[in-house]
Amino acid sequence: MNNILNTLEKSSRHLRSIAEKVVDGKRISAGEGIILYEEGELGFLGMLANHVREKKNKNYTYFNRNIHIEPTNLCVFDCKFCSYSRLLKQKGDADSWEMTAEQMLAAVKNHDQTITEVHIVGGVHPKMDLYYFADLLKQIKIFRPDLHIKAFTAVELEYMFRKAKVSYAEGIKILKAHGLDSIPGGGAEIFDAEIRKQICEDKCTTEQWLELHETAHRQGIHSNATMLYGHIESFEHRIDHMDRLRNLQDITKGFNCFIPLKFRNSNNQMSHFPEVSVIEDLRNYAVSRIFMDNIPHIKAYWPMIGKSTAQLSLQFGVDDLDGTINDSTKIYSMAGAEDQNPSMRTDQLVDLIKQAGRIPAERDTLYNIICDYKNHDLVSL
Ligand code: V47
Ligand code: SF4
Repeated sequence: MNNILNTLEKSSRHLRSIAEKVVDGKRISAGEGIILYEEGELGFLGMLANHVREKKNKNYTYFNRNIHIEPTNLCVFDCKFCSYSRLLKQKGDADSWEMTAEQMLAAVKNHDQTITEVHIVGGVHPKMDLYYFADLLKQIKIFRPDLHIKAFTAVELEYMFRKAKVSYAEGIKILKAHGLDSIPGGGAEIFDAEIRKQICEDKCTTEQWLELHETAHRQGIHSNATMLYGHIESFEHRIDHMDRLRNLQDITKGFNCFIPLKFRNSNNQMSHFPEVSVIEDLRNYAVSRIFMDNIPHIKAYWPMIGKSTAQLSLQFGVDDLDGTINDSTKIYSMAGAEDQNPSMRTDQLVDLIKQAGRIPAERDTLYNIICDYKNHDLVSL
């Protein structure tokens, strides 16, 4: 607190009044969020974000044990930033894949059964429809009823439900009855219509994304939210994006965490746009933590930003590092992420968190603590 007040002495009048609000636990406005992006230097934002982070999540840094399954990279949509998808006509090319339901089930069965979550997200494939996936969920639950299934972005859901001619409420009810437990945050990108038109014009709209999450929340299905940043969007667009999420969260309280996703520029139609710096990544985590006062957790997705930045982010508002993750996730390795084979054993993740001075806490998908490693011997993991 004293650090914050000392730094305040040197800050502009605007920044000082924003900091006072944050320290008093008050919500900042969209205009104030933009001022933070425009004027807040790294140390100032870090101190404020850390204040909020520690108030909400103490000294814990959460992680879980999960696997990612990417059923296919064939996709009916053509997002300009996407490095990993291939058009349907590229079916059969060496760098495209379609997993069978048996292969996906085997991926779950053959993995070490200490995992508590399976995350299933992929391209939007017309043959993998609502009933195909409902059956897959059922098979996974027959094998392991307690395994949490976090699956399908709003983009996949919107397409599946439209094809099956069911309402969002009906579609979610069907998937929930077959085993869906929660929804990942992908597909949000940037909500502003003009930006969306330029980077992903053919997939679900902002209104559809928000309606799908709201419908899920109303059925007791929690979800995450993402924001793809660091391309052609402005600070105003980022704040507008977070403001819409914050407003929905006021109503439903269904978002577990917010995950800023850094745009990576390898092998996609937006490769001519440079990537933002690590400093901007940290500033962005910090502003997210300060602005999203009603979302409990901020996640740094380490396979995307790399282990060192993930470690640094723990001083800039982040309290969750996702999971141990197997090496099958390709969304980021194909987009140029540092880590081409993202996987970390639990002891490595625990070490990484401890080195940053935080207490590692293994969680389930809904952030119940399964084990905190404050007093645990790593050898026994
Ligand atoms: O919506 C695609 C992003 C998302 C690129 O909910 C890219 O726990 C950067 O949402 N550069 C899908 N990002 C993945 C996703 C996710 C990941 C981890 C955890 C969770 C969760 C959700 O990946 C897409 C898009 O925003 N993406 N291409 C790229 N070149
Ligand atoms: Fe398809 Fe998703 Fe890639 Fe867009 S981001 S092209 S919806 S896989």
